[in-house]
Amino acid sequence: MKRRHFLTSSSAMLGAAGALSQLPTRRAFAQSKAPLTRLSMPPLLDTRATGRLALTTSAGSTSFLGGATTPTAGFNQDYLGPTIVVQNGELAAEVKNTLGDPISAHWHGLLVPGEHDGGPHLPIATGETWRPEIAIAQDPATVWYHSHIHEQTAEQVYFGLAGVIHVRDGQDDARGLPSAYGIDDLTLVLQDRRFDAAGRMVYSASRMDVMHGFSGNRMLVNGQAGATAVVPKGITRLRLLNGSNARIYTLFFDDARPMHLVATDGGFLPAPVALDTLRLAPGERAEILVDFSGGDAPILMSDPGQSYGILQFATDTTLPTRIGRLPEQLDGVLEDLLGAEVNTRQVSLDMGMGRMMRGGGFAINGRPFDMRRIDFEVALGSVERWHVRSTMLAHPLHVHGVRFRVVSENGAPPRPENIGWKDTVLVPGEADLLARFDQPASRETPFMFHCHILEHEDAGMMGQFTVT
Ligand SMILES: [Cu+2]
Repeated sequence: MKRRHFLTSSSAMLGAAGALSQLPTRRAFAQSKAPLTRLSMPPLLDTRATGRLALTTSAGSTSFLGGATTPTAGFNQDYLGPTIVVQNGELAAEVKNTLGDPISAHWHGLLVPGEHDGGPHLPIATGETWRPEIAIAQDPATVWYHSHIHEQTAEQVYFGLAGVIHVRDGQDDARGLPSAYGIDDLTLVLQDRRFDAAGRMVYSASRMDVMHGFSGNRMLVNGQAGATAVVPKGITRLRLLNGSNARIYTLFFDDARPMHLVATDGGFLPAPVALDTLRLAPGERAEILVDFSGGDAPILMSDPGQSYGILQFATDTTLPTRIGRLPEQLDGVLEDLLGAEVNTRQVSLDMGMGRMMRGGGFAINGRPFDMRRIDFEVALGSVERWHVRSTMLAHPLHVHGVRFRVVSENGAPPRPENIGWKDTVLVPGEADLLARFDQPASRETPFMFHCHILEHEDAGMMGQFTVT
């Protein structure tokens, strides 16, 4: 199979970026007479009893809009993968690839050595099985996994090679947090996808699509279009993943009910933070608490001003209301790394208009990604400051192997979404990050740092570093 035709033999050209007007509006939601289709969660794959994880890629076929089917891929299923529950300790993982192209399994947000990270240097060939013995030792968090093969990540993730991981410690009852999977603790994978007139999901990135990142004309949540999330009349926890290739969401509820941010990419905050809007860039996660005890059927929307619907909610009084009030405190500890840094690096996320027209121009510090070149050599255990600068667009930077603190954004304190532990951050302008590099990575399996607009990453906005 040729690289540009992963799973699809032909895809319709739809031209430039997907039209926002085709995304559902609030009115379309409210006026819909269609019977309620209940949003389902990805199947739960709990590894805590066995310490074992088995994933197998699967070439599937999915009818997203009820009609035409699309060839898709998933882990253990036709599209996306199960929600994996892990705890600290040893995890014997096994990832088998049955697809016609090499894939990888990158654990985005797990703090593990480079040799277990599943990046582009760890491809799993057709018919092969990768067996990393992973030692997990980190705070509870919502992280995720996806394929990460250079120049194929965008298409492989688009067609389904991604899923969510819960790192749990069994203490959510003590924290006063909802934890009943699919009842008051929802995992929501937000993805815009592009559909042709026949209802097939298509991917064919034009030069403009690569420049802006590939965007869709329909919203999928957990791979479902137009479904309703049914929740108890109480406090519900939403674990949000922006699993889109390029779209940045600014989420809000249509009835202006607050979203209480309790966790960012790398773990809990010290206390909930009430937000009216929540910005979520590709690769970022946020856990929020929402009180559904009052009002009726709110809609999660995006982009105030040019708003469109993301997910309809409905309450069900027969569901158990386990948590009736917000916790006042959480146990997230935000280590202050200021002053501990031994080194400052410049990270310029480059797009050059002139070179772009010739199909190039995506780079970091002027150099497009090269598998054979190590860009940074970081000392194991050291704290570094990375001064990140975006050109042309706001780029979401993801750094493998660490969680970091955002110390400033354009010279000001970080916005509320970025006050906690992060591994991916949208940089409109400039940002300073501080990280302690505690996981080793060799020249053979270095860590990546890259833009999480997947078309930018595949086009060369990626670098690699060792930690020794
Ligand atoms: Cu980018």
